[in-house]
Amino acid sequence: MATNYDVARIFLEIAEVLELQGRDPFRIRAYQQAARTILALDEPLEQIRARGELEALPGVGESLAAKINEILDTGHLRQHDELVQAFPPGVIAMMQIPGVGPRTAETLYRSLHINSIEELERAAQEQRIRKLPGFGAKTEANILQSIQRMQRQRSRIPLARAYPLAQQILEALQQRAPVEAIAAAGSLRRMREDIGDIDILVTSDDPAAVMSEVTRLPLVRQVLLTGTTKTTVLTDVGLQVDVRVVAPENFGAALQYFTGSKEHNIKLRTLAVRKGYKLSEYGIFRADTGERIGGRTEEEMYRPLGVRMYPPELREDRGEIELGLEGKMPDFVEVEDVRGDLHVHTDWSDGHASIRDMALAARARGLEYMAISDHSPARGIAHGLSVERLRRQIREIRQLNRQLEGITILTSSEVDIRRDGTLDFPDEVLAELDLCIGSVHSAFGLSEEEQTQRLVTAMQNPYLDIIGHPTGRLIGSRDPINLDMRAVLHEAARRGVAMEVNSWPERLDLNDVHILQARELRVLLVINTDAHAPEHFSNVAFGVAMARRGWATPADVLNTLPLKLFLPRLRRYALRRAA
Ligand code: DGT
Ligand code: CA
Ligand code: CA
Ligand code: ZN
Repeated sequence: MATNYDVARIFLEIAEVLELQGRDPFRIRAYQQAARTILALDEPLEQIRARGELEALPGVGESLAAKINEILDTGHLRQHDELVQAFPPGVIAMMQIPGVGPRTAETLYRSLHINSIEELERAAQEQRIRKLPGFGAKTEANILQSIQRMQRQRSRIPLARAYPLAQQILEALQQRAPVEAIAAAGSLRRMREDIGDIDILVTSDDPAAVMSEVTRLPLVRQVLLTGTTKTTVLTDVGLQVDVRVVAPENFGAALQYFTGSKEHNIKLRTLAVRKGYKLSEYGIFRADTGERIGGRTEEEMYRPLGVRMYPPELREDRGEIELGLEGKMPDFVEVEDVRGDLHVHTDWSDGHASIRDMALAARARGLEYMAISDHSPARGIAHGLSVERLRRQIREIRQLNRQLEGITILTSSEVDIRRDGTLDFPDEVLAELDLCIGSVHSAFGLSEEEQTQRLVTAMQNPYLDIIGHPTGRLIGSRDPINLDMRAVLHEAARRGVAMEVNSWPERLDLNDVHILQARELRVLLVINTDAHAPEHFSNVAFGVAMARRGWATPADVLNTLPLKLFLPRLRRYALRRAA
C-alpha cells in the first residue's frame, strides 16, 4: 500500500523531470507544493480520502487528487512510470551538464546506452560521441569541457561550517526517525578541512520512514533524490547531504566503505586481496569460498587484514596502511590531551570578553593554563596594545592569577612580524612576557623568497617562541602566503621555535600536509584556538583534527604538557639557561 511518502516522492520526481525538460514552471511548482503539503501531513492520505477531503488539501486540486487516488489504488502512477522509463536517474543527472539538454541526453541514452555522467565522460574521451548523427568533434569537446568544469566547481564547504550542520541532522534524525545506529561517514568523519557533501549512514527497521523524515528536515531546501534506501537533499547553505539506510549486519562494512577516503579504500582492498579476502560495502569475504566473515563492525573489516582500525582522520593513503602493517600505530593527540591554550584574545584588543571571563571559560573546559596573546601596536584596527597598555595588562594578569584558582594565566603577545622580519615590540618588552607568538598580518603579497626570509629573520629573535597561523590563509577568502615551507620548518626545528596549529575555523593553519612535514623535521607544534570569545574554545577540536590528520602524537604538541613542564620547554627558557 502506498504511503504519504511514496506519493510525495512520485510528485517530486515528476517535478524534477518536468524541470529538466524546461516545462511550465507553474506545473512544476504545483507538484512540488503538493509534495510538501503531503510530507507535512500528520495522518495517512488514505484517511483524508475516506473523508473525501483530498481536494481540500493546500495545493491539491482536482487533477492532483486524481493522481493521488491512482497511486493509493495501484501503488504507482502511469505518468510517472513513463517519465522514469524515458529519463532514468542517470539520464536526469546528465541533463545537469551545461549544454546537455533533454533531447541530447535522450539520444545519448538511446543510441549509446549512456546512463551516467561518468559514462558520458568516458564516451567523450573515447571519441564515441562525435560519430553520432548531428554531434561532431566540437560538440564532443564541449561536453567534456562542461563535465570537467562542473566537477571542478562543485563547491566545497569549510569543515567547521559543515560539522555543526551534520550534528544537527544526526540529532534531528535520532529524535524524529526510527533509527537504530546512526553515524556520519565521508570526509566529515575524516575531518577533512573542506567538505564536498555530508554522508550519513543509519540502520532502521523502517527505511521508508527514515527517508521520509530526511526530506522533511527543517534545513532542507530541495530534495534531489529519494528512493527506498538513499535520499539526497540540498540544505539551506547549499551543502548536499546523502543519507543511506543499511542493514545492521552491514553497518561496519558500509561505515568503512563510505568513510573513505577512496584512496585509502583502494589501498586497503589491494591489501585484502593479497591476504585472500575481498572487501565491499557489504562486508569482508574469503576470496576462495566467498564466505562472509564480518562487517557488522568496522573492526571486523580491518582485523583479518592484520592491522588495527585506523582513526578516520588518517585514512588518506599517506602511508597509514604501511604504518599499520608494521604494527606501529601510536596514539594520536586528542582534545583531552591539550592542557593549555596560548592564543587567546580579549577586549583589550579585538576580543569580545574580559581576561577574567576568558580565563573562567578556559577553566570550565578543563584547561590548566592559557596565555593572553592580544595584538601589538601595528594592528591598529584590532586595537593593538601599546607598550604602556601591555604593561598594564601584565599587571592585571598577575593580580587575576592571585584571585583565580584552577587556572594560570600567562602573559603573551601576538606580535606582528613586520615585512622585514622584525617584531612589533622592542626586545626588552618581549622579555617581560611569559611567551610570545609572532604572526604575519600584513604584506601578504611578497614573493616566496621575501616571505620565507621574513619568517626566518623573525625566528632569529630570541623572544619569539611560536609562529602563529604560519601561512595566513583564510579558507575560501585568502590564499596562503608564498613560503618555502621546508626552509621555514628547518629553521624552526633548528631554533626550537614552535609552529602553531591554529584552530580558527577559517584558518586551520598549519594544515594537515604541513603538519606531516613538520613532524618529519621534528618541529614542535602547539594547538591554539585564537579564541576571541568564550565559546570559541570549543574550536580546539578542529585544530586537534588537523594535528591528527598530520599524525601528531601528544609528544609532538608542546601544550599537552602540564604547566610545570611546558614553561621550561619554551624556547626562551632554553636560551636563558644556555646563556
Ligand atoms: P567529499 O564529499 O568530496 O568531501 O569527500 P568524501 O570522501 O566524503 O567522498 P564522497 O562523498 O564522494 O564518498 C564518500 C566515501 O564513499 C568516499 O570517501 C569513499 C567511498 N566511495 C565513494 N565512491 C567511491 C568509489 O568510486 N570507489 C571507492 N573505492 N570508494 C568510493
Ligand atoms: Ca562526502
Ligand atoms: Ca557523498
Ligand atoms: Zn593573528
